[in-house]
Amino acid sequence: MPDTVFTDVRRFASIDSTNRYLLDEARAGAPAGVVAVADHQTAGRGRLGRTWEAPAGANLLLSVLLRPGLAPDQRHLATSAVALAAVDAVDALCAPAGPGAGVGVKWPNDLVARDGRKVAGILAEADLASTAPGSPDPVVVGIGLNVNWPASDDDLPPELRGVAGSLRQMVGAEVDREALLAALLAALGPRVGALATGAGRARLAADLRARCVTLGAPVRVDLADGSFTGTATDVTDEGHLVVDAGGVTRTVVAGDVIHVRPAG
Ligand code: BT5
Repeated sequence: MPDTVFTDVRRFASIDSTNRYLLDEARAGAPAGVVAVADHQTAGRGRLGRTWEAPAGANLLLSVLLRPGLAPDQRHLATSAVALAAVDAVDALCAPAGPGAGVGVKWPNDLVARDGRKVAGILAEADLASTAPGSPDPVVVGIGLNVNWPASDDDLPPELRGVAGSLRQMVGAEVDREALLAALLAALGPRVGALATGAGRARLAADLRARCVTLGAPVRVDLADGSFTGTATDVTDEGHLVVDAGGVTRTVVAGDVIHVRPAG
């Protein structure tokens, strides 16, 4: 797969949701690699009906259309590929601000600052029913990355105070959104290309482990049919989280998770 396929970038001043837009485009047969970028979303969505907040013009709000041809139990790696591309972009732009400026991956779908605040959320949505015969399943992966908002906790609604953070807070200065977008699009090519081979997927999983702040931490895992606590010990090559729950090893699939929270 060529390294740079993300050149069809469609920009919106305002849209309901870039994920919704690309899912509709996928149904209409759009090819892999289309990118939708919005200055503002009126109905930005998170997982399980949750909403994504961002004022106009401050943050990165984008989705990419992939057709990765992954087996069902590997699909979470598409989310991981986009997460790692965002990590690469943040490394490239924010590293000069010092080692504290890096972000970690909180399994399954968040990027967090050193202080644990969420600086990005990722939402993968697939529409398997719409797949045309012979064409790989579309997966739309959207990311909301807090670039310049919030500037401080005062900017946040009460429920996000102490929870949400931004790159601007991490580096102590405004971050160039366009430069970050360019770095993210450049990183997406190799990261998504890696999904196509076993060796590439193993490399993605290894990079994910290296940046995953959930590993080694006590966690409480909320599933639709109950909760359990334990210590996160590994991420499998398919991107699933392995948790040692009191001597019993449980493998958690991203799609089944309502929340993974710090335990205790
Ligand atoms: C996510 O869901 O974190 C996935 C968010 C994906 C947003 C992108 S923006 C571009 C694309 N188009 C869309 O319509 N969506 C994608 P989840 O893990 O369910 O987390 C949602 C929760 O994060 C909310 O319930 C809030 O508690 C919190 N939250 C909302 N906005 C936030 C923000 N800007 N920063 C940090 N946390 C936020």
